Amino acid sequence: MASTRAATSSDVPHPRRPAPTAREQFRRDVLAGLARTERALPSVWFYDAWGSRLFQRIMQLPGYYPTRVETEIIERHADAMLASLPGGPSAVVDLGAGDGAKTRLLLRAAVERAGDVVYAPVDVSATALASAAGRMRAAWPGLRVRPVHGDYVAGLAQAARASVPAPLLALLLGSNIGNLEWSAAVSLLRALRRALRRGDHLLVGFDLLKDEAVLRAAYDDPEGVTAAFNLNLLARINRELGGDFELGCFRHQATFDAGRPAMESWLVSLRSQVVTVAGRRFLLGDGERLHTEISWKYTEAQVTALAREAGFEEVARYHDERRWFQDALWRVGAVAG
Ligand code: AVJ
Repeated sequence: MASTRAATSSDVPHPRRPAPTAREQFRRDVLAGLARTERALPSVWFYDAWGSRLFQRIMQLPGYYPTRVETEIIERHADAMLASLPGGPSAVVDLGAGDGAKTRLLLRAAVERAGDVVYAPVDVSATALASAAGRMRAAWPGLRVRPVHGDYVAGLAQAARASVPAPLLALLLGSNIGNLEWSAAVSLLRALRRALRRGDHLLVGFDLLKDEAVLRAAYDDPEGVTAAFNLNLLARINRELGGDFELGCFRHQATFDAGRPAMESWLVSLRSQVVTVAGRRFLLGDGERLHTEISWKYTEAQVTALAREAGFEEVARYHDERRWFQDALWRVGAVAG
């Protein structure tokens, strides 16, 4: 999955100058996060090869409803979604391709409507990009596939320049946006809007606020897969940054914050311990928590507010029967600045 971090001008890679390596960015993020009073490790770094495998397993868990529910929404509404784009989309731009099941449903509908559609997966992971491209080529041998290696904003801008005529349809599915704090989500969405042209569309998946027990079950499974996913971040730090975290000295914790509202993930230190990362030492207290992820659970009013703050026009909203999840279809209207 591509980074959902809001891109600032400093971290949008210049097309020709090599960006700071991912490893260097990882090192900076981890050291800065561990040095904070409220220690935090950014969730974008969950997705190394093993972390991506674990997320695939999370999506199969009985309690992890978002993937299944959003798939159901797209199965039911793909045609209606695409009917909103005059002339059908010229291109479908996949921001963070995932396992591609939901994208495939939308592409099928797009190919049926417009015939000649470009599929542009955007990802910072070359491996994820290659498998997304391969999957869709296998499904539609004639499909024009134009993978874009880069972050969401730079990748979308490049795909938009290449896809003539408008409109294109960009996908930000899976409630990946929910990993961002509010202001970062607004920044990312604004940047995406600026990368698009008038008449282009963005389909955004939002996991909605619901019964707390359902939320907790989704982020703390009895099988321990989510715990392994969370702890894998420490294993990755050990391997890639020369860390010495002892995984057995931490446990996974998922909490519900009614304020945002959001689920939050933590790694709790099971004793007082010193850890070393990239040559720097940190003293963790007994019971001290490292914050690893927020997964925002939106209200309908918040979805409206996000569209407005990011400068998009709302076109339509699609829900599952229980209203657990929403896919919001937004359009770029007259320039909003
Ligand atoms: C892929 C970011 C949408 O926040 O629900 C799953 C990741 N974390 N279980 C989410 C995740 C813990 C997931 N997203």
